[in-house]
Amino acid sequence: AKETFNWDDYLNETSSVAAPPNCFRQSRTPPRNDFKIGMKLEAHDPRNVTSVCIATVIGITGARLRLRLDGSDDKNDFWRLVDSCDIQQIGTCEKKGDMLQPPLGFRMNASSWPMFLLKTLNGVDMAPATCFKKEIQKPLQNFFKTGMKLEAVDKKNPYLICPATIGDVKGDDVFITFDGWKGAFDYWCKYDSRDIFPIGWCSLTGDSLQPPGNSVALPKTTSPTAASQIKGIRRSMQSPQKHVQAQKGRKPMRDKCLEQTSAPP
Ligand code: MLY
Repeated sequence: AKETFNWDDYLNETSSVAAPPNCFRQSRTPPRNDFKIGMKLEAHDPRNVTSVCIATVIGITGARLRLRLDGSDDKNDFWRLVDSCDIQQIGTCEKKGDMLQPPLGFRMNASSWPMFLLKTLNGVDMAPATCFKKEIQKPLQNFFKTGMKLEAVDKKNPYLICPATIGDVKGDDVFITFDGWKGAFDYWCKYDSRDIFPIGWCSLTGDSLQPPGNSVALPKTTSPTAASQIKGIRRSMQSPQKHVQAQKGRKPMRDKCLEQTSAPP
């Protein structure tokens, strides 16, 4: 099966190990995604985390939701797991005695916010309590080790989840490096980040795991023999070119996200 990425083969070929599931703040079994496109909920504004806003589910991918804040533009969509503590049922904010806020970059005049909110909430499809799953506790400490493999969200293209490697560990922080991308997309995050997953996550949620990139970042110490071995491994895997061709004539990923209305089994 050269056509699809396979973790077992890849771990063998790269003689590497997977980060064990207990490293992650993720349920062993991914939570079921019961949301439907168009449902509304309360979400913390990612650009202004102290304010809680109304958001609409505009896409469903695996155990994640693509969200857009009502009154905001379409350039600031964000993705959250169904068990994220950043999202809650409509009414939660009021129950706590707080007020719903306009999103950062509210398209209208601030004075029109109360009326906008009233209209926004009138007769809408509110996501029921059962959709919101409980976020699991974070691991007691950072168990990650350099070299471990995982699946991670590409923060520059947050709809994508890709094969990655722990590049470094410092206290509670881990450096996420994307296999075959020469460092362009790498980032530091906390060990309990909700954007990193144990291998096999995507196949459980029905997300499509991206194949590793094409570029081989050769460590300085790599001998010429090792270098050609690594290149051989690359050739034996699906080449991104082929992948791009396969994607041609198909709808761009953005639309695909919008279309997918339910998580495959
Ligand atoms: N077309 C974009 C997508 C890159 C995605 C990289 N991820 C998977 C690490 C680009 O080439 O910039």
